[in-house]
Amino acid sequence: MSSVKILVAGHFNAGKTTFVNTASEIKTVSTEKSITHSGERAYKGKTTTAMDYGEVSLNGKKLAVFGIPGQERFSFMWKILSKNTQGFVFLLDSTAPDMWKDTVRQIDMLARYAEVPYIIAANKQDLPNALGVSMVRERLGVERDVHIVPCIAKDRGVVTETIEVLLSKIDS
Ligand SMILES: Nc1nc2c(ncn2[C@@H]2O[C@H](COP(=O)(O)OP(=O)(O)OP(=O)(O)O)[C@@H](O)[C@H]2O)c(=O)[nH]1
Ligand SMILES: [Mg+2]
Repeated sequence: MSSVKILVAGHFNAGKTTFVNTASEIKTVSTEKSITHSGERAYKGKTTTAMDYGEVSLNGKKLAVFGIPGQERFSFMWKILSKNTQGFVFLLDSTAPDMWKDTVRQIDMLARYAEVPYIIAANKQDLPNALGVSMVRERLGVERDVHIVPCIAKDRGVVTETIEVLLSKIDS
């Protein structure tokens, strides 16, 4: 079975760890630690400090699914984790447009580390205040050929579909 490495990126609190956990068929590797930064603690108790790791078999391929830490202070890990990556999923919290600039910045940086296909996943679409894909596209101002998919990182079916979209770009 051929193996593929993909990286799940995106701003703080976008849903990267949730995405990797939902996708994975094995018990995931997690590096979440208690948050000390007061601004971030308002969102949740723990944050990824180095990486997430999971594995899933899909379409006859064995996928190694890595998640990055979202904050720039952990960005020394971004280059390391990008090595040999064959595609990126960049997550956005669709209810938090003020945070999207951090994902856009990651797209610029990580694309330089690995020039490979990527998609943007507009996450948390189950929440009532989530902005839809067309609004996300408008606000981000990305090129028309950038693929943006709706996502719910807590939903296994949706996560699988999201990875399949990326795989089809990797294969084409
Ligand atoms: N409603 C809803 N909540 C979600 C979804 N995905 C993630 N969350 C929640 O959003 C919060 C952040 O999720 P994480 O998976 O920790 O996000 P992260 O991007 O790994 O965060 P950092 O590692 O700290 O950058 C958690 O409370 C999750 O339960 C989703 O699709 N829908
Ligand atoms: Mg995380």
